[in-house]
Amino acid sequence: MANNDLAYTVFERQQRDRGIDLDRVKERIKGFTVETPSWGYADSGTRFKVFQQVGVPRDPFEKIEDAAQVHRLTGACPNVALHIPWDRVDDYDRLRRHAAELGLGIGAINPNLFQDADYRFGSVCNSDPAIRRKATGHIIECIEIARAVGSTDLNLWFADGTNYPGQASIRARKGWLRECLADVYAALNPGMRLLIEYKPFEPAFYHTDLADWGMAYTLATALGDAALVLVDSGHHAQGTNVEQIVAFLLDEGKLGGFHFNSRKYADDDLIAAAINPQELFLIFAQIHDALDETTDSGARRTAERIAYMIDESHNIEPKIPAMIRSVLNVQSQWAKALLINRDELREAQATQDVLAAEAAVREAFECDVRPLLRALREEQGLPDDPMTAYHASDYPERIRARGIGGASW
Ligand code: PSV
Ligand code: MN
Repeated sequence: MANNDLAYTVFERQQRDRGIDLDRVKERIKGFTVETPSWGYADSGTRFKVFQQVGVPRDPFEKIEDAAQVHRLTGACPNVALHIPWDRVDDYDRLRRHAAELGLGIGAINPNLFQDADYRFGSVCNSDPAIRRKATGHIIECIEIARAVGSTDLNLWFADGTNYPGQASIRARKGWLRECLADVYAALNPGMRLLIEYKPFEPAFYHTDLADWGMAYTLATALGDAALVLVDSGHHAQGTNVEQIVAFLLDEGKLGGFHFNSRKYADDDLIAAAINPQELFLIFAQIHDALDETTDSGARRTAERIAYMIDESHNIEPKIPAMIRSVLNVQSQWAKALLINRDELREAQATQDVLAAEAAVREAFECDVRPLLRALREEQGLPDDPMTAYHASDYPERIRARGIGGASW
């Protein structure tokens, strides 16, 4: 710890010299939480094979226990997202109480509209009205589950699309999607939100019914204030400027949440910020910019209500350490983005000093925030290194007793 004391003293001096208000930075880091996904603790795989690991949870209750370990060590993940039917149980109130006893809440509910054989040609965009009704019914069932577990957010991702030109009417499918969403929207409780995800391709390769943020935005806008767009960092074509999408949606009051993960090529679902950490930093820079607005703007109010979530599948990594790594990486970029000197940036933008503006952003990215995060963890009574603390605990050994053959997605 003495080493960190020294490193933190140096960090503090550097940041004060750069004109950064560290009290504000610390407060915003402490207030930042990110939800972990129940499916990130379960067995998962590539499209070629599901790999089984020893110690994987056998049911939703054990998934919540693993999520509680991540929260106990990082202090940043008080909610766990569920995926239905992967997390279907007989008694949702019991699941909610189990989570509460472990200090967790249930986060977003994610209906699964892609694994049932009926959905081969689509779910809510299927030309068969009976299948569309079934899909809509499943989403409405998820609203009931949300009610039972005390969740307020419903995340919708549709795998719907086609593989060949002419396979289906794109406009007819768009109409069915709108109809379904209108029924779902009408079933929401007051205070509930519908977060609509988009993805350019996979599993369909010719067209995807909800392929980009503009389509998600159009539908969310038609539905009303409780419908918002969910940005999954893996769901963009190579080279897309994701932070611009974030800024645009913030400004329109339509950014609802994030699914964090890293991509190299497509929806790779790798540990967040393991690849291209700068992208996440730049996304957070846009959010801090909105949060810093001094007037009560729509962008600020939108930024204050963003649901931050991890959406990853760890196939070759041990599950809990991979989730801890993801949370720490997300936290680091959140902290770095807070170190942008906004006055300098504004001044550089106003005078069209391109290099000064670029420097104001880059210098924050180049700061080492590890001493700050360690010091904050100490202040909060958390282990200064959650990963080492996990490996030193008896939890990895205890879960080995679950054996192989846990729940899988
Ligand atoms: C789809 O790729 C996705 O991002 C959606 O959020 C799903 O619900 C999740 O992954 C899990 O498959
Ligand atoms: Mn996602």
